[in-house]
Amino acid sequence: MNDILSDIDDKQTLERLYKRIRATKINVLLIGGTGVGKSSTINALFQGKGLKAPAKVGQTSNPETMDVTPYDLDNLIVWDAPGLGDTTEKDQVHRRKIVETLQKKDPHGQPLIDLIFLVLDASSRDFSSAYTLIKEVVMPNLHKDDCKRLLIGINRADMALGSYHWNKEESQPEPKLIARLDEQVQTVKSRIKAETGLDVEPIYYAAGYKDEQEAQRPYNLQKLLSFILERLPEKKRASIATHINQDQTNFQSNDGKADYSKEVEDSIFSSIKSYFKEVLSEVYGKAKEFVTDPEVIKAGSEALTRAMREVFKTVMKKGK
Ligand SMILES: Nc1nc2c(ncn2[C@@H]2O[C@H](COP(=O)(O)OP(=O)(O)OP(=O)(O)O)[C@@H](O)[C@H]2O)c(=O)[nH]1
Ligand SMILES: [Mg+2]
Repeated sequence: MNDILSDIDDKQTLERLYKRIRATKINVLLIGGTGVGKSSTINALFQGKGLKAPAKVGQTSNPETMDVTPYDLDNLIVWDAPGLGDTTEKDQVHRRKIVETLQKKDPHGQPLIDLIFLVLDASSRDFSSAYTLIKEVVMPNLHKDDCKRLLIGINRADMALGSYHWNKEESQPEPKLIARLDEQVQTVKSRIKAETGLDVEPIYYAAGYKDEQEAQRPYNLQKLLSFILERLPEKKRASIATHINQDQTNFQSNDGKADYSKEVEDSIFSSIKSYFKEVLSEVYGKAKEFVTDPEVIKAGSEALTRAMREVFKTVMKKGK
């Protein structure tokens, strides 16, 4: 018995676990107007190993995303919807394509899309097309208890006051800009509540940009990551961890209202725990019932903690 329990970090058990984490698929649907920064957001947050689609989300040979294109970053699949708001006819086609994607089912008959990420542009004066999109396209295809699957991000936080009151060096908004952004969050929240009855918690952030002349580091990206994880089923969080962008500078500047990197780590750790539970109950399920010796139990739980830390380290470093 002692052998069985102290063998928790046995190679085979760990292999089984990694395999399971890698096999878990996450599907994210990105929606929002043209040029709000949908592709930039995903590229700032994630990086893919073994990309099967164009190198980066949104960088197709045609600069405008015309279809709901799945970008397969191994087990994270980002469905990049075309930006709405060009012409009415085009919008009708786009809406239909978004509905089709929302209605897709996974092999277990569950909705394929785990997270619907609506991106808004903080420099925009009017979000009414986004409210319509939620009301007419998203809501009718969402179960009542599924509203957690909708995340609303207000991007380009640096531009909400036309680039004023933004500290470029620190990549931080100054008080006047914070006030404006907080006000936007409240407006979006109450409009959505009024129009759809949904309680949402919008988040403002900046995906940042880089071109030949200039670069702007992202803002609130770690917070955004913690919001995303919170909205994913527990089992799926460990899988997303293997795709987190390794460029740490992307995650450094946040609003400081919470320790978001700890939130992210805790969330991933608890996800790994649930994989362990599953694998161990399969491997040792029967044997465990006979364990009563406190020494053996202690040895087992220490081995388990060690193994979980090992998996955590590996997962955070881009998987195995
Ligand atoms: N100032 C600023 N610009 C940004 C930010 N995020 C993205 N951008 C810029 O906004 C422009 C549009 O970004 P994309 O990521 O291509 O937007 P999109 O929503 O994918 O666009 P479509 O796919 O064409 O609908 C690019 O020039 C980005 O560099 C940001 O946080 N701040
Ligand atoms: Mg795009």
